Amino acid sequence: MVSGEPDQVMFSTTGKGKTMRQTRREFLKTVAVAGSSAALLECTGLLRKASAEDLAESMAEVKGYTYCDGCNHVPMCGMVYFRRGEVITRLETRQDHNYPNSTICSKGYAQLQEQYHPDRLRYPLKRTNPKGRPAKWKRISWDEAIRTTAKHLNGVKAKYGADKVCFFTGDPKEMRPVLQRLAYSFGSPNFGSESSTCFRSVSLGSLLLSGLPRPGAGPGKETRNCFVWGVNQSYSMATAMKSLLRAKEAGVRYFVVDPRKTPMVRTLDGFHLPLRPGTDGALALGIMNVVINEDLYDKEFVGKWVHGFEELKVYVQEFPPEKTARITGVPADRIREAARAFADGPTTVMLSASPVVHHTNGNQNLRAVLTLFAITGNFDRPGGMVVPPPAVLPSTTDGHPVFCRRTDLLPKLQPLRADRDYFPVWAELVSEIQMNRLPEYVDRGRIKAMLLFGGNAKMWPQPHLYQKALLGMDFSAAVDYFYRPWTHDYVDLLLPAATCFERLAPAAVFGRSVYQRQPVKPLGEAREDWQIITDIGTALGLKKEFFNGSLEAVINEDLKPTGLTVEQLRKAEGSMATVPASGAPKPRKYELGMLRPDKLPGFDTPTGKIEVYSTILEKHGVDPLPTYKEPSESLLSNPEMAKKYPLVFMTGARIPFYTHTKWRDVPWVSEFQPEPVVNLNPQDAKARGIREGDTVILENSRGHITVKAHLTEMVGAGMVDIYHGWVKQDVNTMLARDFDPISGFPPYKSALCDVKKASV
Ligand SMILES: Nc1nc2c(c(=O)[nH]1)N[C@H]1C(S)=C(S)[C@@H](COP(=O)(O)OP(=O)(O)OC[C@H]3O[C@@H](n4cnc5c(=O)[nH]c(N)nc54)[C@H](O)[C@@H]3O)O[C@H]1N2
Ligand SMILES: Nc1nc2c(c(=O)[nH]1)N[C@H]1C(S)=C(S)[C@@H](COP(=O)(O)OP(=O)(O)OC[C@H]3O[C@@H](n4cnc5c(=O)[nH]c(N)nc54)[C@H](O)[C@@H]3O)O[C@H]1N2
Ligand SMILES: [Mo]
Repeated sequence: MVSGEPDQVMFSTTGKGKTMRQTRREFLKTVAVAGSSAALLECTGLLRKASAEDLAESMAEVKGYTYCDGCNHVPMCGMVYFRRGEVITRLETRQDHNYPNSTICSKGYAQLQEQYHPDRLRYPLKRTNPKGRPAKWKRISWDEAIRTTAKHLNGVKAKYGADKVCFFTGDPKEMRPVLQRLAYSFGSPNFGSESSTCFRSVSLGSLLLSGLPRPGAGPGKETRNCFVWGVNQSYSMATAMKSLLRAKEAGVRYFVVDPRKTPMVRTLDGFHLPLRPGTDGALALGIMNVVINEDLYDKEFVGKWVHGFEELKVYVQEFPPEKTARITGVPADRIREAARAFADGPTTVMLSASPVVHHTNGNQNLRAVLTLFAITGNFDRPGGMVVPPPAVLPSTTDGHPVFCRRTDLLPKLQPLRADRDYFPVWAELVSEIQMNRLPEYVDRGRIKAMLLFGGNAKMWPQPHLYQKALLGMDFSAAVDYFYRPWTHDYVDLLLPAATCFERLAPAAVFGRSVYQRQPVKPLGEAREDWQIITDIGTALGLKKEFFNGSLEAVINEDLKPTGLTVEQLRKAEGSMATVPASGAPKPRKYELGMLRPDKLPGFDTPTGKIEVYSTILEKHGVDPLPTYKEPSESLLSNPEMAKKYPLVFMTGARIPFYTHTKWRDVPWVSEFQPEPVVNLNPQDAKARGIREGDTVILENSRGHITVKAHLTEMVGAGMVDIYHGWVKQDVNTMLARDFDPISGFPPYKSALCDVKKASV
């Protein structure tokens, strides 16, 4: 299933980009390496059926279970696989998983082409030439790889201190708990991840406001209105769409806050609030202006549970609908209509994982959005933003399942954090460090060595600075499925990770149900991330923490709060077990003392209330109210620059076929969009003489790239929309390292640019 925009799919298939195609011979070679004479078969359609049947006849098909990591482990869609010997031949959706009655997406079905891709890393590699040049690799043993890594990390620890080692994961998430355990038990607080650009700013904003790390929820039984605020699940989490459509049939009204007319507007019949990127704060304040002035807020809730409402009430007067319309581009009557939804029953919000916070003003914008739902009494109200009941695995205060992270060791290590003076609000509330100033940390001697699990130097604006940072380290090792030159040309060792079909850890937990994978034998010597970390920990001398290298023992430690073990899950039907809840879910947990560690009623904030006026921000000298400032590069804040670059440069809105830098070399998905495409509103294209499929130059004050144009009404006038993660045409070379002072997030979605037809 491809949940893409139909015209985009049509365009892409006419593109002339170079796509890797695996020949039949290469494919057979891969299968042979995988250790099976038979199989491969239906999964790629690259073999003729007759030969597949001949080959497979001798081996029975066996069923097994895993969950997908095509989107780097969220949403963890359940999969049934069928294997012959150790080779997986086909996939189906697992129905008794997190999204029942759904189906895996295009990437999910293409997983086997990634799994058996001829370029998959199979052996540990050590470079034989200097870093910073195209790598020359030499195969080494695992024993040497682990010993070398441990020697260098312990060397840095002895010479400079344990905190000089940084433990990093890119978007892949499954290895985080155990890597965090390694960092803290080694003595370094400097564990960080891609969350420095992703969901963590949303959870930071929410922690500041309410002490709750995970705001928002999909519509429930009692929900009347649901705001879809800067999220496009039809592309970014297609498996969730069915339940949203069901809720629509049950009468839920959707409001879609998005600069683009996405399928969330079209399929959910959403009331569209098409704002200029980076103006969410102004829009939320404009809606609150109407809500407060028309008495649509929840007086009782505000009186009892909100700190700073009077200040807010004064401040929102600066945002009457007409003025808000001029800032945001959303017509004033739409702002009023959205506000009046709050008069009509429980309202919830599905909040962006990242676009709202991908701006220099992102965290304040986010807090303004959440404030709207707080003052209207929708926090933990049935049908509103329901706080989920305690999960099987308890959470840390910033919202991660505890697993085996050893966050108990962190308070002592806090003063050694590399980010402490750069991003003090983040450093106070978020356990992982803010990674975006890695080049500065290296320049200042705060980081000397690094382990990267699925790291990508092109994740950040000005990627060359992150490559230089890697180059400047005494030692670095990366673990990945593939050799990615733009990152791995800057590291010393490259180690092969086992995929989601080949690994056991970690268990997936949804509500009260725990799922364990049933792995097949990895390709070559690929090893699962948890095992690699366990091995490194043991070699570093942390034998007790890492159970002398026993992966199962580490997983059992992780599973402890569930009362389950690897062995029990292995024996359970479908490797799944459900842990009964101790009682029925309860609404308004703040009244019952269920949201604070001291069990007193209220919220887990310094005042015990929803802090519309944040005492933590005040302490750090930041605006305590969710005030609105223009993005630092915008049509209104840089009118001079806007004359030359009048289009808003919105990068990285998700498309169904790719995950960041992944999937470009997997034919089944890359055929949909073989080369980078900039989406333009037909009106903007016409003004520039650009037609469908033209080669165009996208430029701004920091650089330019050459891409193909696609004209679509999905994109509002005055902006461009282009996906990131292309190696050559990398939008991140055109973005600024101008970070949000609260969260440290970069402005991926509100720079300025222009587009012109390339002369041919
Ligand atoms: N311009 C722009 N830039 C952006 C964004 C944007 O919207 N616009 N979005 C930002 C966001 S929200 C995010 S999350 C980041 C993306 O974060 P990135 O870390 O850039 O994500 P990927 O490129 O998908 O993955 C990085 C690497 O992980 C490897 N990998 C995948 N799974 C595993 C695994 O299980 N184990 C190991 N060892 N390796 C694995 C992949 O092969 C890949 O090389 O990008 C950020 N950058
Ligand atoms: N297929 C696929 N799925 C993915 C990923 C992937 O790379 N590919 N990445 C995963 C990751 S790491 C993440 S973080 C999530 C992100 O997934 P989502 O949270 O859905 O984010 P996006 O798709 O980037 O953007 C959602 C919508 O926000 C709009 N938008 C852009 N700027 C603004 C703004 O300033 N304000 C508002 N209100 N809206 C804005 C865009 O037009 C877009 O339609 O997706 C995850 N799922
Ligand atoms: Mo993300």
